[in-house]
Amino acid sequence: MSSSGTRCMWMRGGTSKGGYFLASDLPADEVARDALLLRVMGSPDARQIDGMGGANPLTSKVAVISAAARDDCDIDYLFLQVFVDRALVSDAQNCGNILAGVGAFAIERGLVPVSGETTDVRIFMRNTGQVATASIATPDGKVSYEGDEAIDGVPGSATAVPLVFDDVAGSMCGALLPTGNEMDVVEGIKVTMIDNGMPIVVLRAGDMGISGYETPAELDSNEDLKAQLEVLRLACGRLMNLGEVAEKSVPKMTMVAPARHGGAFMTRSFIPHRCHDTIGVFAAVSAATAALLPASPVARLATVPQGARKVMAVEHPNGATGCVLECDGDDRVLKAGMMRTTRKLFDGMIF
Ligand code: NQM
Repeated sequence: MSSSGTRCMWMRGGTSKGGYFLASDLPADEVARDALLLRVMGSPDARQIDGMGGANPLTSKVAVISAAARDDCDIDYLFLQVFVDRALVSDAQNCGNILAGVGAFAIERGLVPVSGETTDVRIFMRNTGQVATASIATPDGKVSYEGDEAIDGVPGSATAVPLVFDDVAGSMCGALLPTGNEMDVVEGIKVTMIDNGMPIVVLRAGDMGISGYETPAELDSNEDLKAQLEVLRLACGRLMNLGEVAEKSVPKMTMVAPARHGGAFMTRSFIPHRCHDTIGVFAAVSAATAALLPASPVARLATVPQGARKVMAVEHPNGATGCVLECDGDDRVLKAGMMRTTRKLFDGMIF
C-alpha cells in the first residue's frame, strides 16, 4: 500500500457497509488491486484486526466506481466481496445493499451532476451486466443523508434511496431458472434454483430439520446444518452453471418458513457460510420471485398478493425487506424495486 494512502469513502449501504473507491484511485492491475483491498480490510483474519473490515462478510465489501462506458448509464459499479478469513477477493456476485451508496458516492465525487431536488443515477452493474436506477435526494445542490426512512436491520432513519432494477433475471446463471425447472430435488431436498439478480437456492427450513425462526447465532453454531447446506450448495452450484463454487460466495442458501409478522414468508439466508442478519437485496428479490412459481417449495407456504404490482415483505431475522415486483399477466417479473438508505461515514485516505 502506498505510504501516501489511497483515497476512499466508507459508507453504509442498506444493511451492509464497506469501502467505496473511484476505479482511478485503485491499481489497474487486478492482482495489485486485490492485494491492496485485502490490506484495507485486514484479511485474511477472522477479526480483521489490522484493517477496516468488521469481521463479517456484510462489513467486508467494496464498491469500485467509474464513469459509465456506455451511453445509457451514468456510472459503472463493480462490487467486490473481500473474504474475511481467506485471502480472496471475488467479483462473482453483485450486492444490492452496497448499491444503495453508489449513487450518492458518484455525485459526491463529481461523476454525476446534481439535476434537481432528486438526482436519478443510472448504474451499470459490471458484475452482472445489468442496470439499476438509484434516486438520490439532492436538495440545495448536494447529497442529503438525513431523513425519515427506516429500514429493518439499521437503527434510526435516513434519506430514502429508492432502487429500481431493469430486468435482472439470469444475472450470473444466464437464466432465471438455470435448470429450466421451478423445482428440482438435489441431495434428497426439494429446491428452487433461481437467479433474479442473485443466484440463490430456496428450500424449506423444515426440510433441513430447523424451524426457520432460529436466531442467526443459533444457526451459525449448528455445524451439522452448515455441513449439509454446503454439500447441497456445491451440487446446486454446478447445476446453476456457476461451476465449482467452493471458493465463491454464490449461490446463497435461503431457507424459508411461513411468515410470522404478516409478510410474504420468513427467511434464513446463508451467504453462504454464515447466516445473514437480514437478507440481501437481490437475494430478497430472487426469493420473492420464487414464491410466484407454483412448483417452488416456497410457493405453498407464502402469501402472494394478487395483481400486476406485488408489494412483498420478505421476513428475516431482524424484520422484513419490502420488495416491489412488477409482473406481467402470467406473474413473470418484469421489474423489481426496493427502498434502501445509505450514510456517508468517512471520506479520506486509507493507509
Ligand atoms: O443480495 C450479502 C448484502 C448481501 C448481498 C450477501 C445483497 C444482495 O446484504 O443484493 O445485498 O449475500 O453476500 O449486502
